[in-house]
Amino acid sequence: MSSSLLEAFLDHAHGAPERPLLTFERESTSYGELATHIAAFAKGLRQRGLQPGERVALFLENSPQFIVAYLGVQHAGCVVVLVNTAYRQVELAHILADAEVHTCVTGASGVAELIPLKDQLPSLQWLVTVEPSTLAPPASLAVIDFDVLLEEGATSPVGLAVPRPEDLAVLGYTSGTTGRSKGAMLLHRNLLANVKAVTEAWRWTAADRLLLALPLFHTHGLMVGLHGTLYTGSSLELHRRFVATDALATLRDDASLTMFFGVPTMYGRLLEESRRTGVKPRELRLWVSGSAPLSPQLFHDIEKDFGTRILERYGMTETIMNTTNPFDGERRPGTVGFPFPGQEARVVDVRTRRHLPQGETGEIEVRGPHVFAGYWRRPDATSESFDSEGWFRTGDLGELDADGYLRITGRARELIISGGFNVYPREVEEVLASHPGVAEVAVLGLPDADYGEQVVAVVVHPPGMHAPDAQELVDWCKDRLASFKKPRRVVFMDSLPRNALGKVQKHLLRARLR
Ligand code: MCA
Ligand code: AMP
Repeated sequence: MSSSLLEAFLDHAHGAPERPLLTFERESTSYGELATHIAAFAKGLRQRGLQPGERVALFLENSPQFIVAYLGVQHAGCVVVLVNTAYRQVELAHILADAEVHTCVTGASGVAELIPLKDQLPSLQWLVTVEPSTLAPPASLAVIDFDVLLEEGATSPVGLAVPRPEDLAVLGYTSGTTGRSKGAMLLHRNLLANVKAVTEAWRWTAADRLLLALPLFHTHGLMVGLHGTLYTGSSLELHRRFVATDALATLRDDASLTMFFGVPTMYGRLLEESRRTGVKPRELRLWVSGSAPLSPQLFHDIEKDFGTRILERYGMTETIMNTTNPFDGERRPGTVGFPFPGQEARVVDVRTRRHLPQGETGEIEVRGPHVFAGYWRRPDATSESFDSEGWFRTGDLGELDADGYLRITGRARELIISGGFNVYPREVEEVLASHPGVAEVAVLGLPDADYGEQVVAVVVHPPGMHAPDAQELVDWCKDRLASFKKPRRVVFMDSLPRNALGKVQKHLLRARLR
């Protein structure tokens, strides 16, 4: 019995090294080859002096190197910090400083983004680069070539151990209700418990082959797509990013595929592309959607056009996967089904925390071996998120229908989900408020046909000042934050509606702008 996902993968690699694991841009990698690279990466890091427990950030697009670095860091006894490749100065400086990241594995554009931030990041010592970079780093920052590190590790006598179940595996940054995200601490035992539950529920076996075009730097692509593959000993067609035309062509041409996982925006685009071109995907045994609500309309359209009922499930960075529609029973549109095996979910009254019966709306709470160990260096936030019996407060609102299917009805916290990426209004408000031409600002989410929700900013100018136009404010955000957080719409008003306590009444703005 393995005690970590890494060990489960190594068992497959030792038992059947020739077994294909991954195809990426037509190049295939076997389990054995990947295991060799992972060991070399881990040894290379340790030989250069990286200590167990140090944090290593991955600021990388999908590629085989991402997987080598992800498992290599774990094999070195270190902690992976996941970073969205769209993040810019504000997010990068915060995450890398908060996690006290020692090393960052990245590409040429990542090096260019990180070098100017070095002064704010005293703990950052090494950049491991998967592409050559011509930029000169400051003396305090070593730039190490990924392949050179592998060569060093391949001949290194350093010994490696497998992680213990209680060791910290990953820090996933999320839930910045205060404008700053927190690191969710996932232990090796959390990763293993959840991947066991997911693969059991979805009847995932070594015979499966998944088309994965989700980014590996978030939970959906990484901890469902990649982890499930590694755990079951199955295989993966990995795309650098999701492009509807390419994904649809692969789904039509590759007869070995058995599964596809995506966010609702991807399903909407596959459908649109299929209707535009007449191209239809082959039959797969499983299509999964998550990360954002899948509308019943899209569920039925996909059923009509592709002849399949998508299985919708619900997850969070802090808990990986929580609930799922049944694999064998009825997949009910507009719901996220039942807890995965060995896990619990319930709905409680937001004020009294009393357990609510079916049909009543409240906050969703979850409990089980998949739930994270708390927020990194934030005992206050951790204790606020759990009750004395270990239930984790998700911040999502929901209800159980008459048959016990969980339906997510809203969010207790302010969060915009755009195309499966999370945007915290406060973070965008802080950046906009730092523009001299902005006196007051409120950011909210409005419905969007493609992304599900879109970011909208309502801005009040200071009296008598040069008023920036909408594009100037959008550019101001894009220079500082991930581009997907920029407002898609900027509305100017003379004042913001506020309640007696001075709090902006976003529901009134929402009603006015719809
Ligand atoms: C890209 N752009 C976006 C988004 N993505 N704008 C709003 N919302 C988005 N999601 C912007 C870019 O900033 C850029 O703007 C322009 O669109 C084109 O960029 P491109 O990369 O070509 O974008 P795209 O093709 O439109 O990307 C759509 C996408 C992508 C493929 C759906 O957003 C995506 O991969 N989403 C998946 C997110 C995901 O994996 N979430 C799981 C989180 P400009 O040109 O102006 O710069 S895990 C989670 O939520 C929990 C645990 C769970 O349950 O799974
Ligand atoms: P994060 O952990 O920050 O990536 O985002 C997790 C959040 O995504 C959850 O708290 C939900 O609000 C949302 N979410 C995930 N899956 C679903 C789903 N199937 N339907 C609705 N919302 C979802």
